[in-house]
This record gives sequence, C-alpha cells and structure tokens, in this order.
Amino acid sequence: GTHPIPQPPSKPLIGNLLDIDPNTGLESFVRLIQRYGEIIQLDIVGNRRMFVGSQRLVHELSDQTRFEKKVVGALEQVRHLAGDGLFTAHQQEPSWEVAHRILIPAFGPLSIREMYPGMVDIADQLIKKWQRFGDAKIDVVSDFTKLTLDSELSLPRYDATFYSEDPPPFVEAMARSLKHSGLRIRRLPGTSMFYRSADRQYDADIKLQHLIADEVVQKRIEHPSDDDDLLNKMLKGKDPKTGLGLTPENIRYQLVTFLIAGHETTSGMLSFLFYWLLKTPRAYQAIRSEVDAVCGSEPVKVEHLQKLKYIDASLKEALRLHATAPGWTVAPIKDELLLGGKYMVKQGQPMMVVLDSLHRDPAVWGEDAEEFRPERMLDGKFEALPPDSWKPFGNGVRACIGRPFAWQEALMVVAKIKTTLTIKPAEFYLHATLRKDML
Ligand code: MNH
Repeated sequence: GTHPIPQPPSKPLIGNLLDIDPNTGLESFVRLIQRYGEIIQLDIVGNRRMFVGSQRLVHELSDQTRFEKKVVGALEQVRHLAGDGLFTAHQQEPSWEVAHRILIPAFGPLSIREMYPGMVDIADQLIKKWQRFGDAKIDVVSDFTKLTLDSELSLPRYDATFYSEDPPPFVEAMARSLKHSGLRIRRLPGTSMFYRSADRQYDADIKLQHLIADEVVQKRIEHPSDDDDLLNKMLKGKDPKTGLGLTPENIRYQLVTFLIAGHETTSGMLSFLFYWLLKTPRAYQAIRSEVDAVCGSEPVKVEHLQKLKYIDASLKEALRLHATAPGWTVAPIKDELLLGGKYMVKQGQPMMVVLDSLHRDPAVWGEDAEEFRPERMLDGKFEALPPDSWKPFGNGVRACIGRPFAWQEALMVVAKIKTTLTIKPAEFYLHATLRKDML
C-alpha cells in the first residue's frame, strides 16, 4: 500500500506556518527535508503543499506527460505585476504558448550573439569602476545587480542606470512588490483589513511598473525603428502556429517578467561564484590560467566563450550550491503514484522542487556535496550525471528562456574581470539572502 507523506506536527488554523521562516525563504524547506525525508507535506494556512528534494523524485516530476508547472502561492501573487507573462502564465493559458513560440527565437543563440557588443559595453563600465576603486571596499552584489539590470534594461532600450547610486523607482517598486507578494500568502483568511496600508503601497508599486513599461512600448510604437531588438521582436513577431501577435498589454507583462526573472538570478550567480573563488585558491588560479591561455592579451571575444570550460564548470558549481531561483512548482496532471507506488498524490496537488536540497542529494553528489569543486562538472562528468540532478534553470517547456543570455553574460564578465583585475578577499564583502517571493 501507499505511505503517508511525512508532515511535521501542525497547529490549528496556521498549520505549519511557524515551521517556515519568512526571512530565509527556502532554507526552512531544506532543513525540513533533511529532517523528514525526500518528500514532505506542509499545511500553509489551510493549503496543502508538498516539497521534494531528491534526484529520483525530481526525475519523476520532470516527466511532462505526468506533471505540469503550477502557478500557485507567491508566484500566483506575482501575477498582479507580471500578469500572463511567460514566467507567471498558467500552463493552459493560451497566451503562454503564443508568447513562447514568438520569443524562443529572440533568445536563441544567434540573437544572443548579436547582443554581445552591448553586453561588453556594460561590463566595461563595471571594470572601470572597480579599477578606479583601487584598494577600497567593493559591494560585489550591488555592482553585479546593477550590471545585470543594465543589460536587461538594454533589451528594450530603457536608459542605463549603472552610475545611479539609488535603485531607480521602477526597480524599487519591483523589489517591494515582489516581497509583498510573498508575504500576502501567509495571511489568515478574513484578515485583509489589517493589511490595508501595505496593500495600498502594493497597488501603487504595481501601477508604477505598468506605467513605465507601457511608456516604453508606447514610445516605440510612436517612434518605430527597424532594429531587430527584443522590443521589436515582441511588437512585430507573429506566432507561426496561430498567426497571432502579442498584445501591448502582454508585452508590458513580458517586460516586467524579464526583469523579475532575470536580473537578480544572474547577479546572484556571479556573486556566489566570486565568493567561492576567493575561498578556493585552486579554482581561482585555474580560471586565471584558463583566461590567459584562451584570450591571451586580447579583449574577450564571443568566440572565446565556448573554450572557457573551467569558468563554465565553476558557474555550474556555483548554481549547484546556491540556486538563485530556489525552486519551481509542478502538479500531477492526474492522480499519481510516486516511487513505484510508495506515495499517492492527487491531481493538481502543488509540489515544489527545492533546488538546494536536490543539489545536495548524497546519492548523486556524494559526501563532499557542500564543497565547491568545479572539477565535478568537467571532462564529461556533467553530462554523465544521473538525469535531472542539476536543474537550476527549471524543466521542460517551462524552463528558463533567458539561460543563454545569462550564460553568455556571466562567462564574458568573469573572463573580463580575470583578464584585467586581481581580486583579493579583503576587498570583498557580500550579503546574500534567499529570495522570499517564490513560495
Ligand atoms: Mn530564468 C524561468 C532560473 C536568468 C527569464 N528561470 C526560469 C525558471 C528558473 C529560472 C528555475 C523556471 C521557473 C518555474 O518553472 O517556475 N533564470 C534562472 C536562473 C537565471 C535566470 C538561475 C540566471 C542565472 N531568466 C534569466 C534571464 C531571463 C530569464 C536573464 C531574461 C532575460 N526565466 C525567464 C523567463 C522564464 C524563466 C521569461 C519563464 C519561461 C516560461 O515559463 O516560459
């Protein structure tokens, strides 16, 4: 027969709410999975949620004939800002498929390659800033976040923001509304009157983001250009299957979506990589020798990137240890048995893949899973991993569309920093908090 899915003791009304620390996000689930097993269930103010953290279970959940992405919890709240944009669209919502087919080529290898010169310009500004800083303390996370934000804003040609000290109002509004989206799901039913002022701020923040995104779209409609940039691809692209284009409202949601999904995930990956490089002299040296061998004294060119195998492995290893998008949620398309009948899960039951657990599964990663060791991703070892062991970019048709963009930018930035600068641990300071907005 089937087994009950382990659940920590729960309380009336709030269920397991107290088991979840809202300040450390998915860390609570990593801890609970360690304690109760590879699949657990929690009651979050009346909603039953499951969390999964082993390779063999994630492998099952990655079967798209049995499971599909489920937009629930904080992600469902994020729809207030990102609407039916790619990231927050329901699997069955027709606009997801249309936008997916129109936008896939815009993030294909050719398009990404064309973005290279623009990415280099933005990275040059970071290098110059760091050169000028000399021995002063550098806020790595903040600078990487400005870098990735700028490169994403450059997609639809917003104005660059690298030198502005405070985050632009758009970014501030986005960060605040994402955080609030995560907090809203912790409320008990019937208590919304206690949250009126926070909700008013939420509404204002969302309005501002939509206003600015709509302005970007409107400006391009009024001043058309022949460029083949992302904004024009969105405005002019037609879905080959239905012949439909994207509506201006949907384009607004896609613009907000790319910023939500892209900039902190990529800057987090870069920040964690540098954190580990400074703690791991062997890897630091290996990267330095590699860029010297591949680029010599030339500026880093797009042709160099595929030869930067050790940097590639180091980025993979950094994302393994710290998945900067900490998980994603699927649900069974019909009632399902897991692990050959051990567990039963009902149709539509949300199940979250907890990446920081998956990426430490001892059955895959062994005893030294907590160590930063890029060698485990080198020389065919990455390809030889059991299927679905490493999934920081999600799964199947709902996997990250921005992966080639993020990867090209990260490889280039690391190589560029390593060809021009020497970095010492004393200059590095880092604060990293897990995202709270993806419950
Ligand atoms: Mn990204 C989906 C991780 C960079 C745009 N991204 C996802 C998912 C993960 C993810 C995980 C799947 C989420 C889910 O199933 O609910 N993304 C990353 C990481 C990085 C990243 C770890 C960087 C490192 N993402 C980017 C960048 C962009 C972007 C850069 C845009 C320029 N991501 C997206 C979009 C989706 C997505 C859009 C939703 C795709 C879809 O469902 O069709």
